[in-house]
Amino acid sequence: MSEPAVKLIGCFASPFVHRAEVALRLKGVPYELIEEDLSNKSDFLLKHNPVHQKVPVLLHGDRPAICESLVIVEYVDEVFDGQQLLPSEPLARAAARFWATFVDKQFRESWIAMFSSDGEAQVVAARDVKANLTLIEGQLPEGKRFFGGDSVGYLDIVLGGIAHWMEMFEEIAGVPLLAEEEHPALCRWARAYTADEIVRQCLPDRDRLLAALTPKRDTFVSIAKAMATQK
Ligand SMILES: N[C@@H](CCC(=O)N[C@@H](CS)C(=O)NCC(=O)O)C(=O)O
Repeated sequence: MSEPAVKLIGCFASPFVHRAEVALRLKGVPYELIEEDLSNKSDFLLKHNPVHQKVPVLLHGDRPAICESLVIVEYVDEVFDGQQLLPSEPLARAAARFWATFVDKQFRESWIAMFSSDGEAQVVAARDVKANLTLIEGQLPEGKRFFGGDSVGYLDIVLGGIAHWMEMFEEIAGVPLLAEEEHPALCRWARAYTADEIVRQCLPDRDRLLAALTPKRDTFVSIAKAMATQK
């Protein structure tokens, strides 16, 4: 019997879609990428992710859609053969999930605060981002290239945004965050991650990414200002 087709609803420039793509590629699963225009969401997306209306969404044959990048990566790891993404040992597995939540909550909040502010508020927020980067760096296993050990694993995939997207946000906001002097191991890891043969296949082009992300700075700043005046 042939394998059910795998489709991924995604879009250009999303570090969350990147997670799903890397997981599928590391497992050697062929998939069709269906590009969504997020400024004009399709009925197809709304039907498959009515709760959050976001990408990525994974469709595996005629099974119910799987939403949320971390859930997709875990599903792909459990359902498909090939390289294991999450650690097999329960404590290491729990730690990987803990840090993934940290990245999507605490780290992301500090990063949004930095990207949506300027002046003194931005200096303070950038300090928080760097403190969070230090905590993340502390999770790199001694003498290993990746958070997953000798090869790209779950936490590496989760952190893909830091490896490739971060420098674009630094450039747009004019704030250096990930620097060799402060985080040498994390910089080494970012180079190893983005140089990985499989990962490279689904990293968006730098110039196109920069062009896509640049207008987001004004949007973030105006949303933050509007929220501040509502308080
Ligand atoms: N927590 C979600 C976040 C996904 C997300 O924010 N996706 C963005 C693209 S980068 C999106 O679809 N945005 C559309 C919207 O916010 O309306 C995940 O991990 O999948």
